[in-house]
Amino acid sequence: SLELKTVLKELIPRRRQEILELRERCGNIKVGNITVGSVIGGMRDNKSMFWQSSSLDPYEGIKFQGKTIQDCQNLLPRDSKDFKKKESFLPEGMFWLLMTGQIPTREQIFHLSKELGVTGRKLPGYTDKLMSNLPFDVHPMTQLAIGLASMNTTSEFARKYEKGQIGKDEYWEYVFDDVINLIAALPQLSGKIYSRIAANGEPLGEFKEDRDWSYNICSLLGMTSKCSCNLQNLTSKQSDDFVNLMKLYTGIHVDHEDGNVSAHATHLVGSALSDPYLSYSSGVMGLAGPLHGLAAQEVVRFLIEMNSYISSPHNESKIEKYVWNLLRSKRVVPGYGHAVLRKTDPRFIALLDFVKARPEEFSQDKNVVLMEKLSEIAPKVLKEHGKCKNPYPNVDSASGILFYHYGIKELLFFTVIFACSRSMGPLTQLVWDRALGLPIERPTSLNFNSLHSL
Ligand code: FAM
Repeated sequence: SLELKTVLKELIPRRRQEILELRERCGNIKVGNITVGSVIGGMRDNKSMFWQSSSLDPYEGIKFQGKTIQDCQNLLPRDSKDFKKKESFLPEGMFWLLMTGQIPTREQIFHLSKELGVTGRKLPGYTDKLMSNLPFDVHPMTQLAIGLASMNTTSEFARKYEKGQIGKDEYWEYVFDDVINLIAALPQLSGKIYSRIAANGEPLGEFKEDRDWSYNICSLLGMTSKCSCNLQNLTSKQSDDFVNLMKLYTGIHVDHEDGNVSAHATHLVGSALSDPYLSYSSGVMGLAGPLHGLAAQEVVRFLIEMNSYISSPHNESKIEKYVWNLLRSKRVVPGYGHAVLRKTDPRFIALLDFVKARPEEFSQDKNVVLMEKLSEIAPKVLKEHGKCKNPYPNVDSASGILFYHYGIKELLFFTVIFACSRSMGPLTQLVWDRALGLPIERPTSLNFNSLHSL
C-alpha cells in the first residue's frame, strides 16, 4: 500500500503476537546486572528500555532498523533519480524505515511527503495566535515546546480517550494520526520561531504543499533560491546545497535509541498516555540542554572564540594549547565525547563528507577549516588528558558550524532544527508503545540506606 498507516495495520498484529510470546517465554530471563555505579551514575550500561527503531553500538555508531547511515544513503529514495547529484535521501524515507523496518518505494515516499505537505500547510489557529503573542526574546526551544504542547488542543487521541470512545487496541491509530500532524507542523513551527527571532515575525518564505518536508523547513527559513526574502544573499547553488544539507541533517538526527534524554523523556511521558504533543514537548525540553542538543551552538561559540585567539586555523600548536587551557579551567570540549559511543560519530563523518565534497564552498571559511583541524588534534589532547571515555568528535562538532556558514547566525535556533528531525524516532516508538500496549514506566528508587545495606 502507499499508505503508511495501512502498512502498519498489517505489521502490528504480528508484533503483538511476538511481544506476547516474548513475555511468556523469556519474562524471567535476566538482561544484565544493575550496579550501584549505574544507580548513582546516570543509569550507564543499564539495558532496561525497549526501542525498536534504532540501536547504538559503541564502535559502529547508530543503526536505523539495523541499517548504517551509508546503507540508508544507498537504499532510501531521493528526491531526484540522478545519483550524480549526490543528493541525500529524503527524511520521509527514514521515517518510513523507522516505523516499519522496510525500505519504502519512491511512490510510498512521495505519497507520505504529500500527506505531510497537505497536513502541514497551516498551524492550528490557537497555536499560531499563542506563538505570535510570546515575547520575541523567549528562548527558541521554549517557543517550540510551548507551540507543541499547545497543539494538544487538536489531539485526536486525547479527545477520544477523554470521551471514553476508544479501547486499548485502537490507541495507536489516534496516536499515529497525532504524530503525522505533529511532524507535518514542524516546518511551520520552526519557520515561525525563526521569523520571530531573525525578522521581527515577518514571514521569510512560503510553505509549498507540493514540496517535501525538509525543503519546506528551508523555505520557511528563507533559505531556498525561490524565497523572495533571501536574508543571507545565497547564490542559487548555495541554496541548493543548503537544501541538501537540511535533508542530510534531518535524515541522520532522527533517532539515537532510547537512552538519550530527548527520546527517553518522550517515551516516559507518553507512557502515562499523555498525547504525542505533550510527550514530544517534554522531549524537546530535554534536547535544549547543553550536554545534549544545545552542544551544537556551544561548538560554534567555541570555534569562533578559538579562531580569534589562534590567528590561523592551521596553527596546530596554538590549537593544542587552547584545548589544554580549556581543560585546565575544568570546562568540557564541546562536540567531543559521548555517553555510549567509543569511536568517531558516523553522523559527524557524514557531515564532514558533505564539506569535503564542496571544497570551493568551505576552504575559505576559517571556522569550518578549524572544525576539521580540531577533529584531528582534540582527540590526541583528550586521550592524554585521560578523563573522558570517548575523545572523538560527536555530531554536534560539525552541525551548527555548517548552518552558521550558510548564514544562520542565531545560535540558539540550531536546536530547533535538531528537534524537527528528532521528532521522527521517539514519535515512531510512541506509536509502537501504544500498538504493543506497553505499560506506564515505573521503576523503583533506592536511597543511601538501601544502597549501603547491599
Ligand atoms: N571534554 C572534557 N571533559 C570531558 C568531555 C569533553 N568533551 N567529555 C567527557 N568529559 C569528562 C566528563 O565531564 C567526566 O568528568 P568528571 O568525572 O569530572 O565528571 C569524565 O570526562 C568522564 O565522562 P564520560 O563518562 O566520558 O562522559 P559522560 O558519559 O559522563 O558524558 C557527554 C557524555 C556527551 C555529556 C560528555 O562527553 C560531554 O560533556 N561532551 C561535551 C558536550 C557535548 O558535546 N555534548 C553532545 C553530546 C551529543 F552527541 C548529543 O547528545 N547531541
